[in-house]
Amino acid sequence: MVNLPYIKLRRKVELHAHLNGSLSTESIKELGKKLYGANTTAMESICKRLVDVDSLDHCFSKFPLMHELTSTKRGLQLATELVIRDFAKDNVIYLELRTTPKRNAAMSKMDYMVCVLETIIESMKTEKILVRLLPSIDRAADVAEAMDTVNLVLELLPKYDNIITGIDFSGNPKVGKFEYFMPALTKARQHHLKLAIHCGEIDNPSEIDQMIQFGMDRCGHGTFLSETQLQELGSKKIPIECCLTSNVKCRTVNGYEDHHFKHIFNSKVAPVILCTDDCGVFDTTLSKEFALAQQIYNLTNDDLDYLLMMGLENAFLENRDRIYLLKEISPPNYGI
Ligand code: 6MZ
Repeated sequence: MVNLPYIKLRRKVELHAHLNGSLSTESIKELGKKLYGANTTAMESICKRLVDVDSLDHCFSKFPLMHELTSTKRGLQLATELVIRDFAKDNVIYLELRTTPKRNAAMSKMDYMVCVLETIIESMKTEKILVRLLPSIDRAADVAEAMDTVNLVLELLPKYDNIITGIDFSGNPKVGKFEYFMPALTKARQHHLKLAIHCGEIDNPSEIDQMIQFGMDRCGHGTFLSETQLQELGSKKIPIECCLTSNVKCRTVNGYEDHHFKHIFNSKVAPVILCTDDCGVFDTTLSKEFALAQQIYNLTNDDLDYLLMMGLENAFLENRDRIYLLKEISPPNYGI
């Protein structure tokens, strides 16, 4: 039975959310109106086209639309505010956002990052939510961009080390080779940044082996991990960030019933976390993902609480903040 009210009311942790992909259709309409005075009908038809994803390639063709909306400081600031507001409305109390620093006519990569960081700081004053940022390295972009991003992050760390907690490695998994990005990721790790790596979103066993050997702090998707690879991650307590609707809509799994979450959760072979990925593009929320999991895999409310705790345990957070959140998130009978 879908139990949306229970999970909607629970305070939640979101660890895998790409900023531009997390703009809900409602927020896109609001953005269109504020930025261009665009009427609702025009935005409606754009939004309809946004959420009709039926393959991974199709999904990647959607991002330029949001990138257009966030190509100015004003657009980026508004979009960041709206995304944080939407997560807060869904009772997400801890959010790790990821975004790829971009340069364009209006902004340098530094401008882009500072705009997102300052908006996060401002939003935390008005919304009841703690937000951290993982700048992303896009595997579909030039390798030099990756090192550039890491250097930029190192430049920003003295001022924003309370907000930037790690690096995300993402982008179209059919493009680029992981090995090319290892020097940039190594440099990030040498500076104590945590690494969240998209790994095994498509079937590429040798690259998955390479990634596991390289090491990571969290594994994004993990759809095509073999049992041995799963066990290896599990033995190191590396959690898999599972994004149910994302994988179903991108057709990297056959359906919810066949989603690898079910096996990982039931076997406890590795820690597992439920996340949204791109709740705008996939037309979902974290509450919906939990409710779907409950319905499809017959989870109890205690199972949902356990998954929330898994999220908190694996958040890239200072222990002081984790303890604060533990008190906020714990169900009433948890004894805290
Ligand atoms: C891999 C993804 C992704 O960075 O512009 N991104 N990378 N797999 C996915 N699964 C569907 N979903 C999103 O947010 C959008 C960017 O995040 C990455 C892609 O690089 C996409 O362009 P930002 O905020």
